Amino acid sequence: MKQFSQEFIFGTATSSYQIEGPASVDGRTPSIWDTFSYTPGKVLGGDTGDVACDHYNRMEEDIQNIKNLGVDSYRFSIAWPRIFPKQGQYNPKGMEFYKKLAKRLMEEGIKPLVTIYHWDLPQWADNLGGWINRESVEWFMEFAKKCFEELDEYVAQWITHNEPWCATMLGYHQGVHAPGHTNLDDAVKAAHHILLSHGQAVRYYKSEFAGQKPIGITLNLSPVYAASETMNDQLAANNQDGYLNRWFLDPIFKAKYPEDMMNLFSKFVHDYNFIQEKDLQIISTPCDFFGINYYNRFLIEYSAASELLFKEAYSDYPKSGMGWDISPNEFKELIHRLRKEYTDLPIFITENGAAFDDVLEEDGTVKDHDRVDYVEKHLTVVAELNEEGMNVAGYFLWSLLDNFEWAFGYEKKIRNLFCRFQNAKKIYEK
Ligand code: IFM
Repeated sequence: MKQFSQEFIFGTATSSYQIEGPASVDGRTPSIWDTFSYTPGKVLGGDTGDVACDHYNRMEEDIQNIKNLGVDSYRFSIAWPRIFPKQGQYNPKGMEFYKKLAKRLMEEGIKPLVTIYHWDLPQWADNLGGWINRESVEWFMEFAKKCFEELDEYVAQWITHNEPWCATMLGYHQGVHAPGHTNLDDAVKAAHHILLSHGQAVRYYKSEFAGQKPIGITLNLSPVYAASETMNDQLAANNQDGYLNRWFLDPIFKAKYPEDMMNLFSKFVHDYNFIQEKDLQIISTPCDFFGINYYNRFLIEYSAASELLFKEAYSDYPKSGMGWDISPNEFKELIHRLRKEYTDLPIFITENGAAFDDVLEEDGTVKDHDRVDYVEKHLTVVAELNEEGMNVAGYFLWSLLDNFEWAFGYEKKIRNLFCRFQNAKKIYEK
C-alpha cells in the first residue's frame, strides 16, 4: 500500500461559473461566459451556466456531499461579477455567499482553498478591453483585495489565477473560450496582464496580510514529446512546449519570457512594449506553493501550415472521454522537470481527473472502472514522487460535480463520483 503523510491534503475542486447557476440573482451581472454561451455556435448544444449544478441554491447539500467524501480540503472560485457587478461597485450580497460557504466548510473541518479568478471576467470589464487593457490589473486588484479583506479569516490557502494559458490562449488566440478572440497579439497581452495581476496580488497579500495563509498560482501543464527524431518534429515539440508551458513558467520562476518564443510570436505580436520595466520582477514575486493541473501529455509533429509550426500527432495511447492521452508516467516526468528547471516550492496537484461516458453494468449501475483506474494511476505517481522526496503536498480531484465543461457544455462527464473516489482513496490511506 502506498503511504501518504498525515499532512498530505486530499481535496476536490470546482469553479464558480461551472457549478453555481443563478446567474442574475443578488446583484450578479453577466460575465464573458454568459455572453459567450449565449452566442450561437460557441458552446455545444447551446448549453449555458444559467442553472449548472444550482450550487448557489444547494450549497448546504453540496457541503454535506464534500463532508461525506472525507476529503481534507475543497477548492472553489469566486465569481467576479457577483462581487463587482459594475466597475468600482462592490456588492456585499455577492460576498455573503462565499463567506457562508467558507465558514460552513471550516465548521465541518474542511479547508477552503480559494481561487480568485477562474475565467468569469465581468462583461463590463470586457467592454473596456478585458485582459488586453492594462487597467485590468487594477480592476483585478480591487477584486482581489476585497476577497482578501472579507474572506481571509476563513480561507486556508489562496490561488490568484487558474490556468492563465486557457484564459488567454483558448480565449484570445484560439477563440474557443470566452471572449472568443482569434489573434496571438491579444492573447500575449492578456497573458502578460493576468500574470502581472497575479504578481501584484501576491505582493499586496504578503505585505498586508504578512504571515497569513499560503498563496500561489495554478498553471495547466502538459509534457510535450516529439513524434519523431527529425529536426522538424523536435522543433515543433519545442514550440508547443514554449506556447503551453514555458510562456507561463519562465516569467513566474525566471522573471523572463522565453526568447525563442518571443521570436516565433513576433510574426503576430507587433511589439512587446506592453512589457514595462519592473513587470517581470513583479510577476516573479515568490509564492508559497505552486499549483499544477495535470490531465495529459502531448505528442507533437511539425506542420508548415500552422501558425506556430506544430500540430498534434497521432498517438496510440488510451484516451479519456475528452480524447486526451492517459499518461501517468509522463506526469511523473513533468514533476521531475519542474523540480530540475523551475522550483523547490511545495507542489499541489490542484486538478486531476478524467471524463468518461457512463457504462451501464447488467444490474443497471455504473461502476466507473475507467475513472477509478485513472485516479489510482495518478495517485500512485504522486505517492511515488513523494517517496523520491519531490514534495507534492496535495491532490485535488476534478471535479466535485458533473459540471458545465466550457465549450463542451454538459456533454462531457468529467466528474468525481463520490463513492468511487472514496474507494480509490482507501487504497492510499494516510
Ligand atoms: O473543467 C476544466 C476546469 O475548469 C479547468 N481545468 C480543466 C478542467 C477540465 O477540462
